[in-house]
Amino acid sequence: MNSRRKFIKLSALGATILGGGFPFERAFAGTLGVAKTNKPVVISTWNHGIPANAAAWEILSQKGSALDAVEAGVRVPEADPEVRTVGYGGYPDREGHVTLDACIMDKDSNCGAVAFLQHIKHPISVARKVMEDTPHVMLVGEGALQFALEKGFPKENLLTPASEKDWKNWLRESKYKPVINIENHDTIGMLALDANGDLAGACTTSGAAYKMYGRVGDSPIIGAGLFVDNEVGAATATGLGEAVIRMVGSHLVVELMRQGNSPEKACRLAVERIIAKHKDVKDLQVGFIALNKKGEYGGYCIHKGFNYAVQDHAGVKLLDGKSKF
Ligand code: SD4
Repeated sequence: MNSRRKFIKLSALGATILGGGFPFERAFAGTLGVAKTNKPVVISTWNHGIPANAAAWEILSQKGSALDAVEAGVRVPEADPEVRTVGYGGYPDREGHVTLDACIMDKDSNCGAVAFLQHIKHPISVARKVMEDTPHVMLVGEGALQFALEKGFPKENLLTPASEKDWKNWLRESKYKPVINIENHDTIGMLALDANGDLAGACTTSGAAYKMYGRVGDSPIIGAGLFVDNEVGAATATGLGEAVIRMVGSHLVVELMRQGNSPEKACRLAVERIIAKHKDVKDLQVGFIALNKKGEYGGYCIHKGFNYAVQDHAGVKLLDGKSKF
């Protein structure tokens, strides 16, 4: 059969079975072995991913870049005092300091990060400046603050009355045991695929509540809290940063996708690796989300209770991450 007749026959078959429209296109593309890409699409961790994704979507739906989208997206929870685990209003460390970690990575493997940064509401935008305006990847502490001030970011008090009150209550017992606690593990990690087919990601957090002064988690560490490879896909993590750093978790997820695993399976295999390396995971929570070049996505975590938000042409969704336990 010549290719034109084959095309017509396949078209008719697709239209009959599926009634035309997008499903037909997908089935037809599948028949010819040409995968249809779901783009643009943005996914991010936890409930606060919904308003964050909406801000990213405004950019993605106008054919803006994934990089601009993820920065704009995660700035939403960074500025929201109700989100107690990211940016302004985040829980302080045990001494009452709000210290922030963030990183960003683009389609060309450029990346920037800040860690142990205080007094700046939008660490993700400082991380982007580190990426774009310096020859370095990461600035920390006083140096990161100095750089942010030089770049014109305002110095602000990030400890809200609500977080201060909770911290003072915590001080009465001062017990810090990083156990599974959704309130303690609400970093936002966001991954986007833009209309051009390019990926980017961002991750930002106030870290574990009442942590030791100076403690830095996985979230600002490229490869641990976030990794993007524009040929393959992107991944980001939430949960107990120490466990994610040990496995270089997000890089692991991307490499597992490179080996042909779906985003969800790659997240599951990475979670299983973390479980295998820890004697007792009863009190350990880690969750990953991943997005590949085709716009397919998935998430997986150790214990149930982790969710992630998705926005694409099909609409807005909040999905429960599958879990090992
Ligand atoms: C950290 N991974 O600092 C972060 C914590 C987290 O939601 O995910 N919070 O270890």
